[in-house]
Amino acid sequence: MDRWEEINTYAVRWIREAGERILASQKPLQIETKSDRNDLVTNIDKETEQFLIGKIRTTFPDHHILGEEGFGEDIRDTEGILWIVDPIDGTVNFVHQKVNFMISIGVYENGEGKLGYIYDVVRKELYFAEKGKGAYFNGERIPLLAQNRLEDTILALNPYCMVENRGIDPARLAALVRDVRGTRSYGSAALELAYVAMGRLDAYITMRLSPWDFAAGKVIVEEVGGVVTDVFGRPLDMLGNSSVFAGKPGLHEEILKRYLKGQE
Ligand code: 2AM
Ligand code: CA
Ligand code: CA
Ligand code: CA
Repeated sequence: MDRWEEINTYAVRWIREAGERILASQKPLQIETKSDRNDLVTNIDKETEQFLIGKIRTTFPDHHILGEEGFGEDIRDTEGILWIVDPIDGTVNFVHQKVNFMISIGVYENGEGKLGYIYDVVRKELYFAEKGKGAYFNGERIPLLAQNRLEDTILALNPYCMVENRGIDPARLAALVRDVRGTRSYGSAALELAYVAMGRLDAYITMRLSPWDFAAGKVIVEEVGGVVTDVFGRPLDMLGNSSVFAGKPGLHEEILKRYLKGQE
């Protein structure tokens, strides 16, 4: 068993166990707000992160861990093996809808994505990729993404992009929305990236994410030939906030050129 296989065996076990714990949690949720009144965190987000980080620390004491809820380390560089953990992606869905929330974990080595896990807790579905070895949905190989015409595109985007954003002219986004076949918004960046990998969505645009939102999704989308950058086509920063634009090859380039570029 190579090193990544060993890490993978543990990671899958822990993620499924964390999912079971979330589903079994009976206590009334304790809901707090973070940066603003719509930025929620619950006791279950925190308990899940503590559970996962506890497992990683005990088993791999020399690995580094970045977690959304702050139980990891204060990470300043991407050296060594770094686990990037979002215990619940889509907390607003978790609180309001009880569906469409994911556990998202990326494992990076010296800044390069090696393993990506997105676990749909309610559906018990695992999206997984290992760099260079393909992407899998519940153990079945996900096919490479095909080309897609702009007018046939299903685009995921947070409507909030159209109201307030950093740098993209809402009129340009409105033109894009008009030109595609349809738009969707699921409220979980990890789910949206997993759906891009599956070809259920052709592209996804969002204005402000953190590394734990996209660390896993980037590995999975890239492994099926998709492209993941910021909205101006620049590489994502694994230590800072960033906009995210993921899409099928070809389509990604076309949307960048026609609607997004030149505004940075
Ligand atoms: P979260 O649920 O883990 O916070 C939709 O809101 C998507 O954007 C979710 O994936 C959510 O992740 C992410 N997100 C990132 N920053 C956010 C913020 N400040 N407020 C709400 N959602 C945020
Ligand atoms: Ca959050
Ligand atoms: Ca998140
Ligand atoms: Ca989260």
